[in-house]
Amino acid sequence: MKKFGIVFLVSVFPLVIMGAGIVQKAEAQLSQKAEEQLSEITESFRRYLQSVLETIEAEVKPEAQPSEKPVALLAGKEYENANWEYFNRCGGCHGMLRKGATGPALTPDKTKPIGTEKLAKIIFNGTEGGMPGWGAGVNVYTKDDAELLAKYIQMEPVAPPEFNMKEIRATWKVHVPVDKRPTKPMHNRNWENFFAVILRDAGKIAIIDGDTKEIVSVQDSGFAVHTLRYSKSGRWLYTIGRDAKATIVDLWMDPIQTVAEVKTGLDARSIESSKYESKKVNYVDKLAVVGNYWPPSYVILDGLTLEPLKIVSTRSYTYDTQEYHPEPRIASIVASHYYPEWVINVKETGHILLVDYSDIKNLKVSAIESERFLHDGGWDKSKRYFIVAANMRDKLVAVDTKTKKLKAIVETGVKPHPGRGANFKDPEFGWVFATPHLGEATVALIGTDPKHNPENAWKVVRRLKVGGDGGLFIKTHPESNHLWVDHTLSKDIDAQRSVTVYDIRYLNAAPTIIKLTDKGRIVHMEYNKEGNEVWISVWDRQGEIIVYDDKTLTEKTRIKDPSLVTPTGKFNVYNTRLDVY
Ligand code: DHE
Repeated sequence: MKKFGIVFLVSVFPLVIMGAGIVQKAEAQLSQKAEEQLSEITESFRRYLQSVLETIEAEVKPEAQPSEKPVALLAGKEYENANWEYFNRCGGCHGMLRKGATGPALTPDKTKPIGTEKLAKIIFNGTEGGMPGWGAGVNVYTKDDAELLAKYIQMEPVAPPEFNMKEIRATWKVHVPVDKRPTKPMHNRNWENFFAVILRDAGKIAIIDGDTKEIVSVQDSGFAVHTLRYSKSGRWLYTIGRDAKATIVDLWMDPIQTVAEVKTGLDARSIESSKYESKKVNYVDKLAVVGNYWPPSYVILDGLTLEPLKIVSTRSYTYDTQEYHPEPRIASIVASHYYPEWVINVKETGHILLVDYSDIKNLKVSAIESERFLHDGGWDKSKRYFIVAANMRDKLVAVDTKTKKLKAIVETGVKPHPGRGANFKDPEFGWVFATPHLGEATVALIGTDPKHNPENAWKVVRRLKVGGDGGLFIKTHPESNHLWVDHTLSKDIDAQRSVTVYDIRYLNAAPTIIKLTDKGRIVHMEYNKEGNEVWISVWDRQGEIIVYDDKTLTEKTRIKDPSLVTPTGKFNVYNTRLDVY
């Protein structure tokens, strides 16, 4: 079962650092700790693989299945390897059932007519549509590996197992009971300026003191943690692994500790807490929710212990063609500022769900029709409109969380990928929300102030040229005059290692392009609490955090440490808990 651990250490998007070859890769990098952490996931996947292998064996037995049955292209160990690779590298974009999302559908009716040779070339060389060349581009697959996957995707997809409440509860652990946790911060650090940093391939989170730049703590988490959130109080850090393991970390403890964990499924990307409070009710820190990719569902948890309380399936019909979809995955989730609700974006059906968490026994859900393949997004300046990318449709969708209605759908460019986006006042067009694009070297600014600036609202008011395509994240801060954009997935190696910075007072002027590193890729920017420093990750096996002075655009320091393995997202406590971006 080592194999499963191995592939989990490999990125979905290109990580040049890994060697070629499916079987040999990263073997040496799997620590004892990582092996232990994987044992739970491994068990459920062992069962899954068993069922898959039984299916395949039935298919390849010629005497049991006479001529009309197709002979399987792969079996046994080869199938197992290809299956893991698909799950870890391809499933995020193409779906576990291969029905397509960020990438096209890969069901046998589509792939068989293309054939093994051509498919292997596509996998090896990449596509114009944005898929990296897994061999020629990022050097993680040999030609044989590409051929293995080419065969795999011509076979009938087999659904992974379900993960019901019994399985979820079996993974639930409270390490520090609520009554044993402190009632005030036990250290003197300025914890509101902490940064939690995802150490993707290590399956850990680093907590770094934003004032002193010291690594205060490194906590075990799920594998390849995808995103982080804080409770509204800021004290609790919620993490969600790609393996659907959620953890909660108490930033007040000394030493800082992970106080509870649970695994809500087999594959997940999002987590959020309940944040609503009014004169009458207070839900702050009461509940949390995880958005699963598989099984397609969201799971409501106790906010302090992560006790699993309720699973809600998202299997449903697409909003437009009204076709049944067996795998509508949960993309981004945020907590509404207007009601006790979560905004839950369902990728494949195109529904934005406003889930009322005030009474989870009698759950009320408003399902808003929007656009398909919803992905990442953030609030507008007023925190009334949530703006989410339907990236395969080249659009941003705005939902009004006050009226609970769709507000607008705006075409912005090829595959918008805002992360949580960036809000600032354009000198000509007023308040705007900005997104970079995966598929073109532009940033689009859309007007977001229908009250004071109705003629510009929900339109692209400006398009900025960026130093590279493959943009993933963008960031500014209310105290800053700068707008930072990465080009992480550009095909150009210099662009991968640079950022583009605009002065938002002079958007007609050329931006500054800064080359930051000679290794890995640059990904994800985050401001400190004061808004005068920008923290940037060097995504590399031996990663670094570069701290820039935002005013002078000069480097202040580099945080280097052997523990900084593949740092990706960074989340400042103050800015994240209050949705400052
Ligand atoms: Fe992400 C956010 C899904 C690939 C780093 N990513 C998100 C969100 C979703 C998502 C749904 C929004 C969460 C939220 O706000 O609630 N990401 C996916 C994928 O499906 C995809 C395309 C492939 C996959 O299988 O994961 C994918 N993402 C990547 C990467 O390759 C990145 C660069 C590194 C990694 O972890 O694999 C990556 N995604 C991130 C980060 C965020 C994120 C750092 C949070 C950004 C923020 O500022 O909020």
